[in-house]
This record gives sequence, structure tokens and C-alpha cells, in this order.
Amino acid sequence: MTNTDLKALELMFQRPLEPAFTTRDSGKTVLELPDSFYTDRYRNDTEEVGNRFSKDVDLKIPIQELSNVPSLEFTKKIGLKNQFSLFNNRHREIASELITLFMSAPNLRQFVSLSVYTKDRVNPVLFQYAYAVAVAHRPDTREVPITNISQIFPSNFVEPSAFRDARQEASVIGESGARVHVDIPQNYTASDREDEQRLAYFREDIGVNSHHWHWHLVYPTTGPTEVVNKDRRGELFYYMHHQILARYNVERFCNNLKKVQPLNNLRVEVPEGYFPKILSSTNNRTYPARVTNQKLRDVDRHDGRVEISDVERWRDRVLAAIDQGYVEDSSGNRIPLDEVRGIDILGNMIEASPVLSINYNFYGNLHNEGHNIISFAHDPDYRHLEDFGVMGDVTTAMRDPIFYRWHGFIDTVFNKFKTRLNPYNAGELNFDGITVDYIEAKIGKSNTKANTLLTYWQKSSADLAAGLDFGPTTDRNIFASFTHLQNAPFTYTFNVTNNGARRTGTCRIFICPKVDERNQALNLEEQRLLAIEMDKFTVDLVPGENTIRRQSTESSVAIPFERSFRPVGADYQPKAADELARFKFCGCGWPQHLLLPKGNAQGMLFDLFVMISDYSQDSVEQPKTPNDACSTAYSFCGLKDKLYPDRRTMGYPFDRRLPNANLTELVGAFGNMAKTDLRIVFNDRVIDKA
Ligand code: CUO
Repeated sequence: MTNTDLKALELMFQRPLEPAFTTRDSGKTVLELPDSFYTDRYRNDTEEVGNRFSKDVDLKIPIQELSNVPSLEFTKKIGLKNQFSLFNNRHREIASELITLFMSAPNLRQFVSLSVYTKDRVNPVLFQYAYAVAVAHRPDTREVPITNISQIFPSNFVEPSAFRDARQEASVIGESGARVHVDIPQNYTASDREDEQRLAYFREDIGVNSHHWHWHLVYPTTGPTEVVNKDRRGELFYYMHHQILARYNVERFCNNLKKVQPLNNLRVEVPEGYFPKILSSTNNRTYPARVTNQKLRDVDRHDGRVEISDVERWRDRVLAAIDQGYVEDSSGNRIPLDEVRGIDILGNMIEASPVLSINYNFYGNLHNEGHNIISFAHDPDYRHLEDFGVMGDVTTAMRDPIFYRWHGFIDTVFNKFKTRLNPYNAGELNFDGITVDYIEAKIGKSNTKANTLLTYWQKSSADLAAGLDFGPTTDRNIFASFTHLQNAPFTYTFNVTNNGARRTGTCRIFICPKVDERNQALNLEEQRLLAIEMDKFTVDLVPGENTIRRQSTESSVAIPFERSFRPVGADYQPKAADELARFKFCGCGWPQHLLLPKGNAQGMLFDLFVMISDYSQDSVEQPKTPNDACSTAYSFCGLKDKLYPDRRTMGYPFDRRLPNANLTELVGAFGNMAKTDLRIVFNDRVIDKA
């Protein structure tokens, strides 16, 4: 790959609404388009526009003519200013065709040309999605970093008045080179009259929403088979969303709210209203709101139709399959829902992926159409010409309290299946000769108590300049400051005795809440469903005593703040190949700043649980594809071009019922497990990031 091809591809993530011929990279670079690439609007002025934007640039990247000019007619059903939704069937089909087109470009240079040509001709959100999927999956674009969605479309993530300030600041400060800084307020969507607002810091977190977008980018439901058909993707759909729910419910306890009530009845009014106050990038309108006590209705619009009774029928068929223990494919063959494959089959079938569902006509499109019915509740028949609400878009869905009610329902369906399986037996849980003698988690400072962890507010900033269309073109960054939850980094220490020969184990760390919002003790079954995965890694166990230390920042579920909000542009990117590799495909992962639940001022009580399982039962024979340096958040995101790196079902050992009465008896019965009390103390102070 030549540098300019790489660079051109990176630049396509910037300024998504501006024509491809405008300058990018803080005004330093311009793409030189063949005349035939200009859209009708600019075609008569190609020379003038071309010259205007190529003055004063450091680099001009010539774009090759297309050997085959594609017809983009199929994309026209999504207007340039419309919203684009991955939950909408027609949109998904169009996206799938566009991904296929991008994947089939014969070589890198033609892929660059095709992207540039397409960018100005299709809906910009559709383009950015299909383009990012192609960049993530083409073998020849392995080294191209995918810009975080919060930087491509910042208005989907932050309160819009910040942008007015940003543009104003930028033009007033002019060329002085000073950083432009704007403040994004915390708590701007509702007042404290609304109880649900206590969770706004979680739902509206930029890192949470960009993780969710990135996950769905890595695991699309439609497109070419090699893109869609990933190892255990259905199971990961279940598990990643299940963990989000567990985390959300625990966060609710910390804020004196009861568990989410699953949305299992679509016929009654929805008490939770939501007024998002964020802008759609494509048409500068705010996302529609949902009033309190909105009734859901059948959707009958030009861009999609679905009846509540469709969703109910699919739900009943899925539940019947779970009760019967098998699904039927489209030829009537019965496929058992067993302990190993069952959850993966159900995940693809419930989400649903039309490509991977075992029988899409029969089991339907349960989860996606639920998103649609909810997202159109304010205008189900398009009489007010309104687009979907935040639930219609993976970039914004997690902001809305109803997301957790709908996914809470989906999660109960998966859990019904898991509950039907036999409890784990001793053979599936033990690791003979391995004893965990001691565990602790401790903040780095020497004068802190073991097993008391801390959270607080932190004020940080991220550069949002790349996505600010028609903003300043000069060499300047626009930093948006925002306040988010943070935790003090800590270290786990485990003492483990190995009474056998040297061997390898998998260390699995969870925290389980001990009490609910009323301070009532939780039983094992409740704790199991609320267990939060903190980390998972392999350990080498020598005969005798072993001391294992692990930093909280190394977690296999989370990615560091810097990676969620990395600055864009070539200047910020590492030059060395291995570091560059780490840089790409790295946006998927739970934000490190939310690794710990908030806790509370008195100290919220948890069980810190660790299990060391037998690696010979866990290991997976990986294909010989190159290692991806950036797969640190594999628990939620898997590994690029590899199998999921743990043979056990996801969530093990808490994904199935356990053979003991409570957690104390469980760790008493198995030496390879241990637990200790852990307190999470929240300090209500804002600390500026150093
Ligand atoms: Cu991620 Cu419903 O699957 O939002």
C-alpha cells in the first residue's frame, strides 16, 4: 500500500457532509478528483472548485478514474438528507449491497476511487457505515484506522449548542492557533423530577454509545457472507447486550432505583419519556422525542411497516422453540438447542440476521422490529413527516431508558433458554489441584485499604474537529470537555497453589452485587444474572505457590479513554507498524472509565469473584491469520479474523445455573474459585484530567 492510498482512506472519515473535493486534514490535504467524479451541482465549475481548494495545501492526492462506474440507483431510496437506520429492513438491504460493492473493488486504488466517487452520491450516514464496514473487513485495508463515530458525527453524541459555540469560537480565535474549547453540559436531557435521569451519566456517555456503534459495525446482520458469518456472532450478540444489562441494573441499584422492568407487553403505555436534544447530522433537526405514557402502535410508513402482532407472533414462536428444545429450519428439519450451539442459533435468530437466521420467515425479526416500533411511536404513520427517534439508530439507542427495557426483554428470552439447561456440574467447574488461597483488589496508593475501590467524576476533553462539517479548515482542533464517571485504577492480587505439574489456567474475574436498591440480600440466581465480567486472561501456574497480579487497566472488556476518543489525523498516529496496527479496529470495547459501577457514598457492597479454569478445556485452535495487536477488549468484541478465544460458553460460569445454594457454598466446594467482599465508594467530586 502506498501512503497516499492509506491517507485518502483515512480522510474519507472526515467532514462527512462536505463534498470530497474540499480540503481535509486541517486544511493540509486535498483529493484531486477526475472531472467525471464531480456531481452535477459542481460539474460545470470543476476547475474553479478544484483550484479553490487546492491552494495552500501540502499534499494533493490524485484519485484514479474508475475502471467500472457503478450504478448507485439502488441507494436512492434513502434520500441524502434522510436518517439511516440499521434496524430498517430496506436500509439494511441497501447497506448490504453497498458493502458488497465496496468489498468487490479489485484493488486498493480502485477501492479508494470507488469510495470517493460514492461519497458524494449517497446518504452520508449510509456511506460512513458501509465504508467503515468495508475498511474493517477488506484484507488490504488492515492498516487503516477507523475513526470513532463520535468524531465523525459529533452532533449525535453531544448537546448541539456546543457546536454553535465551537464554530463561533473557531472563527473568533481565528489563526492564533489557540485551542478551541467548548463545554458540554452534564445532565441536559431532563431534570431530577425524572427518576431515570439518575442514570443519564451512563446512558448518554460518549464512550458507551460509540462502543455500541462499533460493536454493530464489527458484527453487521447483512452483507457478504465473509463479513456477516463470524465465529459465534449470535452468542456474542446475546452476551455483549446481556453484560450491558447487568451493568445497567447494577448501576441502578447504586442510584437507589430498582431493576429494569423488561418490556414484555407492547400493548400498554410506556411510562418512560425521553427528549434527546441531539441533532441529526444529515438534516439538522433534533431527534424526535417520546412523551411520557406513549402508546406503541403498528408502524405503517413509506419506509417500513410492522405490526405489533408480528412481533408478538415471532416472540411466541421463539419461546415455543426454547420450550421444545429445538428450532425448525425452512425445510422442517429439527435442530436441537444444545448447550454449545443453542445460544448462537438463538442469537442470530432473535436479533435477527436474515443471512444467518435458521428460519427468517418463521422466526422473523424480533429484536430489530422492536427497535423500529419503539423508534416510530411518535409518528407511526408518517403523518407528521418525522423520522425515527434515538432507538432507531445504534449510534444513539443506548441514550434512551427504553433501550434497557427492550433489551431487558430480549435478555429474558435468552435467559429462559439458559435456565432450561442443566446446572453446571462439578466436572465442568473444577480444576483439580488448583487452589485460590487469597484474592484482593487494591488501589495503587500505599495507604489505601484492600478491597475498597473508588469512583468519582472526571472532566476530560476529546477532539471533535474531524466531523465538524463546514467548520474551520485551518490547522486547529476543537476540544469538547465533558464530565464522566471515572474509577481509580487498581490491582488484583491472587495467591494460587498448584499441587500438580506446571500448567495453564484461565483467570476469570467478576463482581456480583450483594444487595439490591433496598439493601436486601440477593440470592445466587439473582447474583448470577447480574454478574459483571471484569477481566479474563491466561495464567501460567508453576508447581507450588503462585502470585498473580493484574492491573484493572488491562481488562479484557474495556478500552482506554485515549482509544475511545483518540485524536484523528495523521499527526496523531503512530508510525511504527505494530503500534499502527494497535491503533486500528480498536474502537470496540467497553469504556475503561465505566469499568466499575458508580457504587455509592457509603460504599456499595459486592462479591469480588475469581475462578481459574483449566486452560486445556478453554483453549481454541486459532487460524494462522496475522495477530491483531488491538484486540484487548476481546470479551465483548472477539478478535479480528480469529475465532472467539475461549471455548467455554460466554459468561461461564455464570451463564448457567450453579449447583450450590449460594456463592459462599460454591467457592467452598471448588478450590479453584474464591471470593471476597468488595466496597465501591463514590466520591461526588469533579476532578480535572491531568
Ligand atoms: Cu445493540 Cu438492540 O442491538 O441495539
